[in-house]
Amino acid sequence: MSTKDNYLKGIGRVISLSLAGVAITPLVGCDKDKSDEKPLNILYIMCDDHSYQTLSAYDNRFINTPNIDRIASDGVLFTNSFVANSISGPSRACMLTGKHSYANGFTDNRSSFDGSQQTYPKLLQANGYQTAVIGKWHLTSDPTGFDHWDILIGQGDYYNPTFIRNGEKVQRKGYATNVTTDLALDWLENGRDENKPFCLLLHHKAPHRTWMPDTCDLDLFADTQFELPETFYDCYDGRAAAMMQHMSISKDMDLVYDLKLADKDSTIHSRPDLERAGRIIYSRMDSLQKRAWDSHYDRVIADFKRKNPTGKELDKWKFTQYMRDYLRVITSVDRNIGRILDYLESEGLMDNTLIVYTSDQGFYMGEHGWFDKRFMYEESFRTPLLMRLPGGVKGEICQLVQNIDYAPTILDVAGVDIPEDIHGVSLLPLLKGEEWTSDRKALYYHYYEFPDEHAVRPHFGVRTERYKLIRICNVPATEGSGMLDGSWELFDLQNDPNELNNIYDTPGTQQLTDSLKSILKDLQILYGEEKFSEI
Ligand code: SGN
Ligand code: CA
Repeated sequence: MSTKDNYLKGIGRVISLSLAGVAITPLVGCDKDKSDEKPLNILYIMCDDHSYQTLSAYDNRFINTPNIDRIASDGVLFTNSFVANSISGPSRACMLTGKHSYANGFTDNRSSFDGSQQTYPKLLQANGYQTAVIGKWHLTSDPTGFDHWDILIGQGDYYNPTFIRNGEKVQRKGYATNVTTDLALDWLENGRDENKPFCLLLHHKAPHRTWMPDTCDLDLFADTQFELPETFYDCYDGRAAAMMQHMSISKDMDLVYDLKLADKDSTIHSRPDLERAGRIIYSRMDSLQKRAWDSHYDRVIADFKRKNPTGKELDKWKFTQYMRDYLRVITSVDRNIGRILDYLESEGLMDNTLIVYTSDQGFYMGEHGWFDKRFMYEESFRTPLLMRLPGGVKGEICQLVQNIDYAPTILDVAGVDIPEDIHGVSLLPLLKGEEWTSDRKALYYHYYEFPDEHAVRPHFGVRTERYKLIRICNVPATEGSGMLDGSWELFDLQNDPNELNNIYDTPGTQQLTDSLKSILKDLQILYGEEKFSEI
């Protein structure tokens, strides 16, 4: 049974939680005045594009991630965790502010974050925390609310990346996941003010496109074969926006850029701009890195030339190569998270630190034939979420949670008042095994970016435990992306977990549709987004 089936079976079921160790210790931060103890530290680890399908606490078909799993085995795994807008900058803005994209102003990756607005790091800072962000930032404007920041420029590079450290550019030798971890460990060891609780945001670039592995991981999975997902050859019947995207492994994944076939004699050609870009990212490596890289990929290139796959054979070859590289990159992420957890253990910080692991969104591992994200379909709407609260419960949490909940949760854990204008809800009661008083019945989603790479149409929608209603917005045609009138999609996730069968406007669904539209409208009003309504 696939993980998706497991998720959907989990919907609505009450999952029992066991107390970790003895009775739950009261959170010292909740009653700061009466306690001499410091509030809990916060370690927030986020990857970029990490799919739950490739995190073994969720799904062990492809890879073991023992270190990331440690967070859940000592804490909780959220089995219904979602984002508000499945793309990097917007997700990060939702997480920092606890508000949906329209309210925080960062609706797509072309936006610039208004750093003067309220964020949880600022509120923590004002309440005595020392705050830092290290790694991918991707919000264009400089970070605010941090005592220390050391961020990658834009998307960042896998090899020898340039960072901006508190305003100064610094190029660093090495592989991004290792370098980012080194910086975090260095800050924990030498940059921390031991008199204050800390909040460290550790943001990896990995496993973002183009999934470049560390040289020590190149030979992993080299012989592993993967079954094509059952929806790989989805023909998108009844889902016009899905038909129009440009994120198909078969059609859009580039041989030189994405799949590293930059051969030395230049006989393999792909989309000219991507072919050029593929050679540029290779040129960032130093001679030792190139030697290790070539010793692996030269063999792959030779094998590709020998086989010269076409048609479905080529699709399978691309999918396999994609999976291998992506999993190698995850291996490095997992190893580096192990280094961080080991450090916390050795410093006795496990007992007073909330650890969060998540991704800026989910990702397609070939489902619907795709890579990338953006759509409100499950693989990219969902995101991994693991939390370990000292003295908290262990187990699975099945309530519908969203990345707007992170800010209020972290504030709550720190004993800081949650401002009323925050859209999200604190998950702390769930982490403590207490009753969650939230009356949330559904999640709101809105993706805005268009026209842009991958040609995904703007859409918004609502998801309940069982159903999903999506409104595809009515936007003009652009070059490479034909006309599409506004349309609706309705899925019964219980009977159709792969979202292949759009039942909007089919007999017997009118009442359901009306009620979902009414929930959608209410959520748009609640989150102040009525003017976008096309309901
Ligand atoms: C880059 C990628 C896209 C990806 C966006 C957004 N192209 O533009 O494939 O969808 O980032 O990703 S690349 O050629 O530059 O790799 S996000 O996660 O940062 O939002
Ligand atoms: Ca991302």
